[in-house]
Amino acid sequence: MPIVPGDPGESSPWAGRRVPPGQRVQAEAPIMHYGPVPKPARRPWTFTVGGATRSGRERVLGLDEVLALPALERVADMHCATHWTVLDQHWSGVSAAAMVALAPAAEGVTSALVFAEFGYAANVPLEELASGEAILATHLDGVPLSLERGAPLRLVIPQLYTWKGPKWLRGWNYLRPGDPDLGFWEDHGYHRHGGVWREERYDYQG
Ligand SMILES: Nc1nc2c(c(=O)[nH]1)N[C@H]1C(S)=C(S)[C@@H](COP(=O)(O)O)O[C@H]1N2
Ligand SMILES: [Mo]
Repeated sequence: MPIVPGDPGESSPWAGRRVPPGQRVQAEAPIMHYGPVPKPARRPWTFTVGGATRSGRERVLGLDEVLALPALERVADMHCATHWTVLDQHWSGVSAAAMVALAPAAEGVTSALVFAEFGYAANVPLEELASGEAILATHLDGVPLSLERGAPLRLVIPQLYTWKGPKWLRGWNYLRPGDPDLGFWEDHGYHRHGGVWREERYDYQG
């Protein structure tokens, strides 16, 4: 079962704690990403669900079609693997689980490579994408995302470290066993799953 955001789980040594192990709370999230901020409308914006889809075909959506999915809002804490945490951010947008339902994965798929502008990508377990907690976010704290924060769309999965939440999201590919499955940070030694309560920061932790 995916871990409920903010809840380490009853059997966890961190049960009842608000801040995951190894994190320090700060008031604001610094703008943090690798590479440049994309220019708006550089090219027609599309959202693509590809790879091992159930239909065997790629599904390409425009922003209006993405925003027509069921709305979702969550107050969540943001945890960067470099040890900072920001509490109580209010994200809103649409449900990533609804996107999974609209463009489902083939039988046996367990993860997706979620991708953004400029080739940034993150490996995300399908279970987390489909958990009902993952948001395709358009707004932070009631305000449309700025370009620096990932406009027009950003993935938010509160129970995973923030590198699993690409800004400038453009889609995902469902992975078959044996497909190249490392995103940007996983390829640089970070963890496959990235759960904050089990402190899954680095690959060498297994
Ligand atoms: N496209 C893209 N998304 C990204 C990143 C990136 O380098 N590129 N960095 C991630 C990391 S490591 C963090 S901590 C957060 C930072 O989000 P913020 O700039 O809103 O604080 O964005 C995440 N999403
Ligand atoms: Mo991060």
